[in-house]
Amino acid sequence: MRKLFPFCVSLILVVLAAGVASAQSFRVQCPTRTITHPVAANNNAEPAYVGPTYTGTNGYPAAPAHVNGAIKCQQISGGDGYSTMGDGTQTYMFSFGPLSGLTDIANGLPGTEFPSVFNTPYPAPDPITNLPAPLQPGDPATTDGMVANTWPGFPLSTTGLTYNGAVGQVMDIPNLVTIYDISEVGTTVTVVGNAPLGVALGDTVTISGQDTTGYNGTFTVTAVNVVNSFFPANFAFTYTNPTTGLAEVTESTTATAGLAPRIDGHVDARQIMDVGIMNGNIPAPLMAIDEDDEFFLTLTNVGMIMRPDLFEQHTVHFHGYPNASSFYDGVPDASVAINIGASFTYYYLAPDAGTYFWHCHITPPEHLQMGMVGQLYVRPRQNRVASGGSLYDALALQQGDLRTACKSATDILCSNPLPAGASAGSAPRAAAGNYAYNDGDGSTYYDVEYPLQIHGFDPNFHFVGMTFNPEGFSDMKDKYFLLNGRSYPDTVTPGPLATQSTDGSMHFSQPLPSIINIPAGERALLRISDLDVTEYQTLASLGIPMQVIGYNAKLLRDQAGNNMYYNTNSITLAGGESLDVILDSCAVRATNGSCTTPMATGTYYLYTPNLDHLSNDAENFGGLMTEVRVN
Ligand SMILES: [Cu+2]
Repeated sequence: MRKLFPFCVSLILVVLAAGVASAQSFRVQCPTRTITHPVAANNNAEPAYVGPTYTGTNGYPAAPAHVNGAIKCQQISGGDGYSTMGDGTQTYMFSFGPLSGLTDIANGLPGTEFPSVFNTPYPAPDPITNLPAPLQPGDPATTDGMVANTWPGFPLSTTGLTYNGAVGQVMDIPNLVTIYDISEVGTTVTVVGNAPLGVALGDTVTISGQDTTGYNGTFTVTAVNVVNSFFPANFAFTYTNPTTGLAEVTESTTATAGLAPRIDGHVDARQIMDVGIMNGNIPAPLMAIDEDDEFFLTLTNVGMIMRPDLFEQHTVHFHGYPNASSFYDGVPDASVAINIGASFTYYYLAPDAGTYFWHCHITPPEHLQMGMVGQLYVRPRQNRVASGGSLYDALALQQGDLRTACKSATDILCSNPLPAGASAGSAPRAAAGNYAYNDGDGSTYYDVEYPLQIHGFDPNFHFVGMTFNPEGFSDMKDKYFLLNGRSYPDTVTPGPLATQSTDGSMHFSQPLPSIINIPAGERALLRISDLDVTEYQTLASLGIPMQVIGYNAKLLRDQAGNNMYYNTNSITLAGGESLDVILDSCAVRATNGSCTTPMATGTYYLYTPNLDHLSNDAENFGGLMTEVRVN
């Protein structure tokens, strides 16, 4: 016994270790319906706002009074990658990359998708094998490059790959249970399995092995968790069978209930690694949601293949964001952090429109400097007002919603009370274009919008970060000054920038140009955020006034409803700040808002007047600058 005992202990340890290891896995979650979005078919578009989601005061009733917003999903990798600086230097990064919305990201758009797009395997699975065709390492750049064969010209083609679903999404294996008892009352059949089948409402279930009794067939589940006299409720479900009078069968030796292969968040780890490894982006994948949405964001930690000595966790922190729960805040000390080989789905509501940003919160000075910074914005309800409808009335309607009421007398934090001096029925919603905030007066209108993230890279820090050397935090000094991860003149290179990585394949490393194109006479909204780690950054506009309308995701409006917007020719931000600027390319506007005299067409500039930042490391030109093209 004495000799056997240690053996047993080590055996137990081995079993435990295996259990822990297998507990880590890649999964995505993108439910097609939730408590507040109960009808799956309605969750792939944004409905107009007509009233509060819940009118009661005691928690969540069974059904919302009004369904607002939709469901959005996105998947990102946390890992490493390379980018190309303005002087051609390839720079190693700790970074996030896209694992959904690949095509949209490559085209400079948010990778945030409705469930109908996200929950799509690549491509449609083979009808016989149910196996999807594989994505290639480096995708979407690999497939785009192969199809278009345009390397290395610019702009790079992004036409080869058109997939926007979640990478790795595959049909889960069919599930099957033997049936303990099957019975019918009227046309309702109750199935009690010998184990839970794992069905959900609306799933298609196939009953087999009941030939002599008439139960066989394929049906749609009408209820789950059915209380029964045999087993726990989750072992049982019901469906409707038009054939009545079927006799109860108990303890059949042949009967089974099965689910067909289906999309349920199961992912193929190989696809995740093929696409996620070395596929980091700067800035990190763009996210955009609409007010009232539920947002499911899966972070998949693919590890940093260039730093096998590290076991870095990553998180997602929505900076300055009104979180659904602190559990999803991404600050590792107070929340959770994601290990290598694991994925985690963050859940956010979208209560307040505005320009935010996000970053990893593991050793922030290090992971931010190394590139784990991204952009995020929330579009206001006001965009969903029908053309010609009163924006004032729309904002007045929101005052009857406990979640969005802004009563200055009792709530000093609300920043968008009804506009002062305006009256009911005023401010018709424009036929095209959008709004940055729920302003109620149309003053945050824009025709085109551009997210601009200010950042900086210290090449020395990135070099020692790649080469297993200790990093000198207090010596950190940026020498590349970046707008959307690029410095001038790369800022005005159209399409994605690509970098060849150490795996030999090209990757779209910096997908977002920062060319500000404005049709003459129209307005551009610049959603500017700064996540520079080392210093303040100033951005000046040459020739077009900057009208600042929002700061840190709040409309600039006082408690009495007066707009506190101001015109300036430069803004200065610290890391961790954001603001909204409107560039109006109209020289003279009529009182009805139409442009009578557009500005001269041509190229204007956004640039930093900190002249030492107009450089790319040793090059005495470049840096924090881009072009505004009025055309
Ligand atoms: Cu990180």
